[in-house]
Amino acid sequence: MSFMEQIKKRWISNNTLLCVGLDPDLDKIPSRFREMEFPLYEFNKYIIDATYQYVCCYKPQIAYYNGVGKERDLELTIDYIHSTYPGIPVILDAKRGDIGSTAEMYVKEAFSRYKADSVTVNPYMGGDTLQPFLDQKDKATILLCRTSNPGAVDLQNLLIEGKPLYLHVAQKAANEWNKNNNIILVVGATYPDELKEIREVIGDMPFLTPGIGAQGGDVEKAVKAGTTPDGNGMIINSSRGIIYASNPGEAAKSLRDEINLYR
Ligand code: NUP
Repeated sequence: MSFMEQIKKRWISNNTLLCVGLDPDLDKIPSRFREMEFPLYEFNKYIIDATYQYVCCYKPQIAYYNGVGKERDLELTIDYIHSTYPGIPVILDAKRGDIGSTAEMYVKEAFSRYKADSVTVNPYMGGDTLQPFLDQKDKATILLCRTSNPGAVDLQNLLIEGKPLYLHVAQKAANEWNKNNNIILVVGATYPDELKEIREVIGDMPFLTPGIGAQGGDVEKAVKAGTTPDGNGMIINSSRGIIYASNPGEAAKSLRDEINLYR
């Protein structure tokens, strides 16, 4: 089943738009995991076992693994999700993007090495650099459109031919690049006005929406602005807000329920 089919199924079967971000920091995880051979993997397993009923997908951010030489923990984590909870797809948050021949290697990294179902990609270098990702029909390519961070305005809001750059990205994604119907856009929860504006331009293309929890995004505003008329269309991520909660299962359940209040 393709990523798009899996995520749509999961939104309905488990009644959830929540994505838990697996961004474990060795300095912050409980000390009992630190002595283990694969500490980040063992911590992730604990998070996944506590939250799987409440999520539509998981999103490990690759820097938390590569940055500390823990790539094996990432491989094990993705294998664990697929083998233990089949039907929950995985987004590898890697924000890749480069000339075509290098992009082919990034495709291998995400889909052959790590066996993710979807990967985040930076569209700054243009359509030809996205093609190797978009050609993977069963995988989703998640393009940065309007990111959640304060500095997003520096470039993404610049007006070009009267329109902010992020709207150009959204329109190109919807009208030129989406021949395989496998594009998702990153639009941060911290900017509900932009969520609404982009939703109006792109129809029912899904959003990956980070910025809830630690970054302070408002759940009600984000859900009301970003969902499609059927109450779906969003993958709403929280990483630190869930994984470092004293009870991650309760935190995930409670965020899922809060999101569902406004769908
Ligand atoms: O615009 C973006 N903002 C953002 O925070 C795009 C992202 N992919 N992210 C990622 O979402 C970020 O790299 C991190 O993995 C996660 C947010 O984490 P938290 O603020 O919920 O802890």
